[in-house]
Amino acid sequence: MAGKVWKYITEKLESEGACHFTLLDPDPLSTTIENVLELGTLAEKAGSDALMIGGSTIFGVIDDAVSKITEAVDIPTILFPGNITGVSEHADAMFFMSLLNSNNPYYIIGAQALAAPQVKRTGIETIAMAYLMVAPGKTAAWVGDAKPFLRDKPKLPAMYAIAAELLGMKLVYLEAGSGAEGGGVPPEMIGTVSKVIDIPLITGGGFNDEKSVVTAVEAGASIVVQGTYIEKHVQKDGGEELAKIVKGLKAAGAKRV
Ligand code: 1GP
Repeated sequence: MAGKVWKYITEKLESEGACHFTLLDPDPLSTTIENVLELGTLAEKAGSDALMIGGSTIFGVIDDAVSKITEAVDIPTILFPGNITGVSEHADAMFFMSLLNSNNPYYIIGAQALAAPQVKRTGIETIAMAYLMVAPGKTAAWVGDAKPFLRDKPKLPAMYAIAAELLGMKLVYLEAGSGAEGGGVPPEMIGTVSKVIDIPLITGGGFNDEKSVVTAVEAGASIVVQGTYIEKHVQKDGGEELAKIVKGLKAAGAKRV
C-alpha cells in the first residue's frame, strides 16, 4: 500500500503539476536546531510543499532536529540521507536512495543494506529514489565517489533514469550538488530525462532564483529542491521572495495539469 507521504506527493503533482521542496541540513557543526526550525517554518509559510532533511556531511546526531522540525510543521518531512548517519525514525518518510552513478558500491547498495534492518524496524515510510549526480556535483559527488554526468550529455542520465524506473524506483533525482554554480541542472538535460521516464523527476543543486526554478519545471521537472537559497534569504525577508518563487513554480506546473 502506498504510504501517506507518497500519496501526498502524487496527489499534489496530479492537481498542481509541480512541487517545491526545501532542503534543510541540520548538521550541528554549521547550524543550530533553532535556526533550522526557523528556516523550515518560514519555508512552509512561503508555500513549500515538503521539507527534506539531510546532508553529505553530518557531524553528530540529527534525531533531535528531525523530531523538532517534524513537530513544528504540517507539511511532510522527508529524510534525504547521504549515509547511514542520516537515518532517523522521527521524519514522516525517507527517500531510500541509491547513487546509481557512483564508482563505489557502498553508495549504490552498501550503506542501504547496513541501514535497512533499522529502517524496516522503525516502520518509517520509504520512497525508493534514484540519485543521479550531474557535474559539478560539489560535496555530494566527492563524498559519494560519483562519476558526475557531463552537463552537455543528457543521454547518459536518461539511460540511468530508465533503468531506475525499470528497477521499480519511484523517483529520479538529478542533482548538480548543493551550491552548484550555473543555475542548476541544464534544462536540456531535464527535458531529455523527463521525456523518457514515466516517474516524476526531482532536481536540485544551484536553483537560486525564480527564473531557474520555473525553467526547470517548464523543461519537465516535477519537483524542484532549494536549500542554499533558503539558508541565505528567507530569514532576511520573512520568506516573501520564496513565496514568489513558489508561486512562479506553481504557475508553470498548472500549465502541465
Ligand atoms: C542539494 O539539491 C539540493 O542536495 C539543494 O541544492 O543547496 O544548491 O539549493 P542547493
